Amino acid sequence: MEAYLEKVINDTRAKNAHEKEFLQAVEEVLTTIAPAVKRHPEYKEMALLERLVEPERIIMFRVPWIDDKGQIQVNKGYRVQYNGALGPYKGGLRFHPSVNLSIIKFLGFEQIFKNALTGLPIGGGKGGSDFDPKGKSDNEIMKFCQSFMLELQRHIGHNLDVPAGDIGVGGREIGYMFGQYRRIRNQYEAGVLTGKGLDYWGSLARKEATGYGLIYFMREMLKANNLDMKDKTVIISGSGNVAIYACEKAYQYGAKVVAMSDSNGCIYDENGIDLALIKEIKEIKRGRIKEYADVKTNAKYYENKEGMEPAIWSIKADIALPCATQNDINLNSAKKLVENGVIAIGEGANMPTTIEAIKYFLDNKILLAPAKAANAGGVATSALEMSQNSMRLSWTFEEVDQKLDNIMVNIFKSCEETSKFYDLGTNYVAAANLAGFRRVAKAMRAQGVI
Ligand code: NDP
Ligand code: 2IT
Repeated sequence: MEAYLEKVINDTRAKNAHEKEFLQAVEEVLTTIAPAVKRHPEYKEMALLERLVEPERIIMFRVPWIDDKGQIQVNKGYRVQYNGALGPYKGGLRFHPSVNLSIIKFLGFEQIFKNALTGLPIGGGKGGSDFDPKGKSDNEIMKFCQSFMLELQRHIGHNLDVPAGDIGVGGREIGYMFGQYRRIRNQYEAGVLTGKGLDYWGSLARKEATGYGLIYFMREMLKANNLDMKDKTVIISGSGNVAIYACEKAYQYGAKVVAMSDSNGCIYDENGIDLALIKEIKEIKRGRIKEYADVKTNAKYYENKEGMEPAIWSIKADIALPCATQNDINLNSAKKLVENGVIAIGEGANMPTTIEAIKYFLDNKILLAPAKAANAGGVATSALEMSQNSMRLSWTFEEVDQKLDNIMVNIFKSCEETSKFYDLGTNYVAAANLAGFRRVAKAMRAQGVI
């Protein structure tokens, strides 16, 4: 590897020693962009990589709120405004008890390259809280969102930073946060958040976009390798926003989804998962995946065991779509998938595959659609929502979906072209990192040392 890259990796390790997810994300990118750095010795003189790994700004704040029993609760709030070279900071908010600065920084760092790959004018950012939405009443969710926005509103705006959803943040939470922002600012700034409800300037197809986009990318990747989705068996981890709409689109292409999961375990239905039932359990009742097997008695439920790999990765399938969370597929799970004959992996979640597992898949010639490219349809459609808000016009579902499809086709094309240029074969992981990096690096170079 280039000595310059090695130095930046080592310095980043020393300065952020306890941030393991962040270091993993940085290492994955920096170890793949060597060919671009070699071609541009000026990056070293400009300390471009040192600046790239350091966020432009980190905001951390206290979020006090009162629960239904009248007790005061206190959570941590974060927003990392990572890189604004390509546009206003853009990226989701995650509400999950595991959230810490390392997780928000890894997500914000990845968002820079993902947003660059979309070709749209958006910089990279991410935020969230260690608040746990599970088991909270609607009233508690609203109280929390209002308190979170009371502070966050000082730091965001439609030309500055535009948050959206991620784990634990969907339409309900965005609605409460938008209402609070409007109330405090006393103006209707529709483009300050994306993923809004359709009654207040949200975009059609944003809800579906990440999952649909993942399958559009998968379609392109398979096509380039003389394969398709028809009659393939698919397993999908998670059963949230990304997982549900990936499942919907996979069915539309003639695939059969046989397993889905949540953090407790997975269900296996050899007849094909009944997506309407999943939507009812997850989107309406906010229940657990286990309930599927209570209704469909032919389906099996496998509970995850403490300290063991998620049960879902032991199920035989042609295509695996990790759509839950980071480091969901480790080396053991990767080995099981390969042993069971998997041909392609599509990363709907962010960084769902460990570095060792990625290497194992690539060494075994498994096609891997990397998160920064494959799940970029969500943020791309958020950018389309911002465009519609600026124009004060709404496109139809078909118009947005067609634009999303074109964007995913173009992202795959740029991965393929980059792969040809640097002779990477089907290593789309390196190709996506290089393609995203080149766009950000060019903009950063043009804007000088800031
Ligand atoms: P949701 O909150 O809608 O769903 C998350 C799903 O993942 C749930 O089924 C949840 O199960 C499971 N999950 C979450 N955390 C864990 C964990 N620690 N261990 C095991 N399972 C877990 O989130 P999304 O569908 O929006 O997000 C899923 C992934 O996709 C995340 O990695 C996110 O960053 C990424 N992503 C999301 C985009 C979007 O537009 N929403 C865009 C691009 C990427 P349980 O209910 O048991 O917690
Ligand atoms: O990880 C992601 O790209 C998202 N959670 C979506 C971000 C967005 O701004 O739509």
